[in-house]
Amino acid sequence: MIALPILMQREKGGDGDNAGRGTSVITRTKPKTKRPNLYRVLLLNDDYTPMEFVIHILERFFQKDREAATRIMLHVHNHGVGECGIYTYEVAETKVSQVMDFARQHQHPLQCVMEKK
Ligand code: TYC
Repeated sequence: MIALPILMQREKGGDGDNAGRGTSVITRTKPKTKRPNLYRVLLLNDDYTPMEFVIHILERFFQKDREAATRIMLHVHNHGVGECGIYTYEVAETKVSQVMDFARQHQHPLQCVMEKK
């Protein structure tokens, strides 16, 4: 682990590197490994978007194979909502935009949303 300088602190006296110059660097010794906030990306069911289109979305934007994509699509169809994947904020936001843009281009009412885990 590398000790990172976290602030410059006023200091008087001493005979070290900072002697007489009134500043010193204090360092962090604890590992600073914050976990990122994670977000679920969800697909919502509707009565009009073709099943095949939803499967294609899951393959194209969520890297699912045909079997996983079909299972998720049917889950959404039967339960109203289902999880496509879990990502950091910016990646989740990008997935939602890609799906919404693609659905709109093809004039399907498919809805995709994200929620904090
Ligand atoms: N309910 C749609 C149909 O019967 C299929 C569908 C599945 C639509 C999942 C949206 O997120 C969805 N054609």
